[in-house]
Amino acid sequence: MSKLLEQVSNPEDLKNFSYEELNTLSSEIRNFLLETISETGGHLASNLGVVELTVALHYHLNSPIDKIVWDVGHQSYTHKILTGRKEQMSTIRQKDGLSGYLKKSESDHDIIEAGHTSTSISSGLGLALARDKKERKERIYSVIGDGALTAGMAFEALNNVGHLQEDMNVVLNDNDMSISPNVGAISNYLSKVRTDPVLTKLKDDIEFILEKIPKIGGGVSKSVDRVKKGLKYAFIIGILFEEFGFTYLGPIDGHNIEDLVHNFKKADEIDGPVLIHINTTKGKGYNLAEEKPSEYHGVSPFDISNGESKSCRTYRTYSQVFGHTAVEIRKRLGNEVVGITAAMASGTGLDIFEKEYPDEFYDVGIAEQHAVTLSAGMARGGLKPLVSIYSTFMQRAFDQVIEDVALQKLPVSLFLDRAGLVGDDGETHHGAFDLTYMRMVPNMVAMAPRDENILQHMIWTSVQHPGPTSVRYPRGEGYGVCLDDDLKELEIGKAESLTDSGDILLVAVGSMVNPSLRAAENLKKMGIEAEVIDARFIKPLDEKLFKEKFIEYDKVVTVEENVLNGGFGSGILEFIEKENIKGTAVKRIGLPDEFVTHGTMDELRAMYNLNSDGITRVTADFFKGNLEGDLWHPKNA
Ligand SMILES: Cc1ncc(C[n+]2csc(CCOP(=O)(O)OP(=O)(O)O)c2C)c(N)n1
Repeated sequence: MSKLLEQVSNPEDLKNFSYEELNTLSSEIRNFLLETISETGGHLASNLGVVELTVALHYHLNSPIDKIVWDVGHQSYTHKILTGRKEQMSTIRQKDGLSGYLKKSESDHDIIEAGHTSTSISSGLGLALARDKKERKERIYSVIGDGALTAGMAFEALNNVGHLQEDMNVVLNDNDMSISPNVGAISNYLSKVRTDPVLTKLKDDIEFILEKIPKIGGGVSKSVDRVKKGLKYAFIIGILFEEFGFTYLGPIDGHNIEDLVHNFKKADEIDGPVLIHINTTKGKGYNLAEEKPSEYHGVSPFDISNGESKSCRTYRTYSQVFGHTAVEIRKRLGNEVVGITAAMASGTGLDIFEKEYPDEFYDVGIAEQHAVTLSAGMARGGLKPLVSIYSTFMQRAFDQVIEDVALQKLPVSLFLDRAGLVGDDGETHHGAFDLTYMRMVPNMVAMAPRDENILQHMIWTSVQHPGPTSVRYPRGEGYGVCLDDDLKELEIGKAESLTDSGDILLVAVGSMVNPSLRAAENLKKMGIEAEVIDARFIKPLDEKLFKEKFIEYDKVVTVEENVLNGGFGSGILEFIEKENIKGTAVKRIGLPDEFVTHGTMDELRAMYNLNSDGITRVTADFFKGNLEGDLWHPKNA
């Protein structure tokens, strides 16, 4: 570890450093981040971009009394390093190691836990109001990215802060990038402010003159303040934010610590909300990441010298299957097929579609709610929207799924990527709830493929269906199965039995079908014959097949990578109750009623019996009578 970094274990250690030393420290942190993340994987480019910002914030503020509220928290690695977690950085995103986001249990300096974007202004406002009611003296600094500023929620917060005129500061970290290049009118506006040389020169001159106007008392007098505001209006700097009721400072070089601190001091002197607009370079200091910030937003372990991934990728990912199938469908059906993403083009594989069909591709920014309602409008107008959103982020658009899509029976195809456990991103990112929230919605058809080949057929099936559909599939690599050349339309609500009849029935859904098949092989060796059914559809259920099977078997195990509450197994129990099927005991395997930590997907699946060993163990115990099931009706009732 480098010289200055060795001396820092909490923010207090920065206070006596000169600006030159803070700059040297920032370079040392940058090297440390690069060395660590190239081994562990994680969010590289965003973290390299905010090193100076984080150093400046901790130098200027007195955290945790003063509150730094990070948005998402994916860019908090330098913050972790400066707040006593330097030695544990090599454990980041691993089970029992540091989280890749903020965690109150890790440090008092982690004020708010997030994971989904665009919450930091709302949280900061809440903290500011609480501070005032409790009569504490705290400075509140919310940090938000230009990508996160595309979400409606950020604007709801700006609107409310401006109205309340709370004393808080918002640092807009503008790097011109979301995960992919940022999109939309706000982004265009910011780049105009950032890059217009005339504006910037004028602004510098005005700032110079304004600096010369003497301060009256502790702050700036009201009339001087009005003149300042008037001048700024005349030159349109940050007018958008001024209209929201903020004082705008910027744009500032976000890699210049002295400038940052100077502006933080200025902001502290101004009453009411201040927006400090800073420009940073995503991936700063590592050429490959600066050139391709999207590719280096989140990385698996890589070789620093050439950026090549160290992990082997022999199989195609589910997201890639989605992207290629979307292209194929567009080829077949023409330009009525459109692809919609909420700032996740590469993550969802929709960038593959974008490359082939840019005119039919829409990245709406981090605006999941808008993405869903926009698609509803498109479907109403006769288009065929394919909307791909991670399962966890679709939670934001739940109301839109119900009101704007399902209620009107509109043929919108929703694709839930990263459904089930996602591994190292942890609590905020697991797609643990979508089977529950999709199966409760009237008119919705909900499916989950057991492998990549079935996924492509389900995508095609969803496009053929005249109403709303959702398809959920896991993060990452598939099984490497061969994809059929042609796309098949599956019969809606038809399950598939994959083995012969036996002593006990295993009904699995999506990612749990293959582990259940392997469990059946293990059980066979133990003398227990298990039949495995791939449910395929969570809704509607294959009522005919399940009725026959539940009469045939008196023990049924359901397996799903979703919370048990209201999930697939609950649907099976409800079906048994509805049909009044007697004497069938059900054991459900799935996620418990708690937020699941981070770790590898294998580790986490093992924790909840969501692998072949776990399914084998639970099924064998249940079969032998060692485990109570959810006995809907006692046998002799
Ligand atoms: C609601 C929601 N949608 C999507 C994401 C995925 N996501 C994580 S970071 C990010 C980009 C954020 O861009 P910006 O705020 O500019 O921060 P940067 O990484 O560029 O510093 C996205 C889209 C998320 N975390 N939450």
